[in-house]
Amino acid sequence: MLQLPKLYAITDCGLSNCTQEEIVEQLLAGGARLIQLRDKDASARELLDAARACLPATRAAGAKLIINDRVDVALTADADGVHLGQQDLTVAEAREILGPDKIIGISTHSQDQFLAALDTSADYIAIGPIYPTTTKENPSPVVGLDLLRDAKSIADRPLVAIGGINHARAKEVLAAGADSLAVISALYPWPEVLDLTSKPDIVGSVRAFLEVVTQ
Ligand code: TZP
Ligand code: MG
Repeated sequence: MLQLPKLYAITDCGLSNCTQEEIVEQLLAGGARLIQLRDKDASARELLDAARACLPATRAAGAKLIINDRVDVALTADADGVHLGQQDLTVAEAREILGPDKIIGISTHSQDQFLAALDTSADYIAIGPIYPTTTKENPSPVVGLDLLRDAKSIADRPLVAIGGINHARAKEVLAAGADSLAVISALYPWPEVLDLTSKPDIVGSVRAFLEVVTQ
């Protein structure tokens, strides 16, 4: 079975004021070893260029780079896998395209979706939003830790929790059964005093998160 690191770091250019390549370099420097390239506004061309720019660094670090939504981009870039939403290609379709060796993950937002995902060849199943989130547009209703606990009792593969997870909440989400925590906004903490050169301390926030989850 696939082993996932406890932190599944997701890129966000808008929240970090950085390019995908800059974000990935900093996530790696902080210690992240599972990274998802996510940009809902990017064209396939832009996402592919970003994936190609980031892959040498993730490979050199022994980290995995997963592409959000786009199976075509994951295949063309030879990334480590793809993360599918409920509106994307199905796991079976993605598996046919990517083959047995690539990682395929799927997002689920209810017990029914989780049970359906168990019937696929997905390597991991994500569940969320666990807490309220402002990062995703039109998020599904919050599922809370209860769905995660129920899912864990029948899961036969790793579970990824997502949505509103931060340093303070990380431990309780792991305790509820998550194998890995997918995090966006908490990794991009802005300084309190902003100037024109302000950027979030990505390296510091990843290090601090890893300290919490490895305690
Ligand atoms: N799917 C469910 S919640 C979410 C996604 C992509 C957003 C998670 O972002 P954050 O900032 O960690 O709440
Ligand atoms: Mg998606």
